[in-house]
Amino acid sequence: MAYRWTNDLTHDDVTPKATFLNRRQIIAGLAAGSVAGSLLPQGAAAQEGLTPNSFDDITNYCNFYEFGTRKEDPARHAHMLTTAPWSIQIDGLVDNPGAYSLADIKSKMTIEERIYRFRCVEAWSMVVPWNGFELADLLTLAGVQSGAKYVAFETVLRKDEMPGTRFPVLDWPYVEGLRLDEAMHPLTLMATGLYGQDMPNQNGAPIRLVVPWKYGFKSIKSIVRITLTDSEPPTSWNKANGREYGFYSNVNPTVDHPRWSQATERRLGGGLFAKRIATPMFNGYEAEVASLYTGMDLTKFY
Ligand SMILES: Nc1nc2c(c(=O)[nH]1)N[C@H]1C(S)=C(S)[C@@H](COP(=O)(O)O)O[C@H]1N2
Ligand SMILES: [Mo]
Repeated sequence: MAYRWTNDLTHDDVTPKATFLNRRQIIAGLAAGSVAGSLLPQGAAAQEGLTPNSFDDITNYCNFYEFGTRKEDPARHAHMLTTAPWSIQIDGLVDNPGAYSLADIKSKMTIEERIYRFRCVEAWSMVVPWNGFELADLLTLAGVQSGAKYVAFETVLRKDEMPGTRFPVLDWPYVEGLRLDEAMHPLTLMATGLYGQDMPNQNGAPIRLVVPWKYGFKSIKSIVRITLTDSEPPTSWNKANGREYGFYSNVNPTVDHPRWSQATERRLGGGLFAKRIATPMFNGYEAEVASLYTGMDLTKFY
């Protein structure tokens, strides 16, 4: 990578949190060299000023089908999952394949806070203060080989601890994938917690992916395996319904889901009558990530 997210601010530097985020995003935009001639990022997220959703909202309205398909199921059942000890198998096109213990990984990584917009395909959104480290740092530790083009991810599968997996709602285990350049992007996070605490089980303990410019379902939870490959890996929602869910799944207000528009969203916690707000291109991270997709027909690669 020619650049990385410059992280020279701490939480104590700036109040309120929203201002803190704006400054960070400006720095990120500059570091990415994508803010030509301007000191301000183009991203709507940066202009908006982001107030995180409450801990209660973030932990009680979840999608984690291994614990049931209703939004409140994960909060009710995910305590059954044993999250320690935990290790991630890293294999495929890497120099150093093997089982990496999470404790060991965390001791080698810089854990920092990132306040990100989160946009679900069902048109609700929230703002989450994650803590975690850049996926790029973990991949670098594993040693990505030159033939690698994609990264595949797999969620733990334990039928005795995950009651939802007794039903064929999805083809278990849950799997996801990114192109290597998406995986190496400095915004792409391996999150190990939120609101400064360890990850609540229902949000994907002990470690999950966060890709803020893609729809929520790309952010795979409770990861046990990462595989570097030379071909596009299968993804759970694409396997379940390829017409509705593509490999890329970038937040894009101009490309409708076959059954509904993706142009607007409702921020979680705003109540039943919360007004719909416009969904920005790439979820507000256009300045940082648009260059990854130059020349691609995003109606075809949805
Ligand atoms: N293993 C696994 N990961 C998953 C899911 C899932 O069902 N299983 N749901 C996805 C979907 S659809 C969304 S919107 C987000 C929700 O993350 P949250 O519950 O932390 O808000 O997790 C994603 N990751
Ligand atoms: Mo989702």
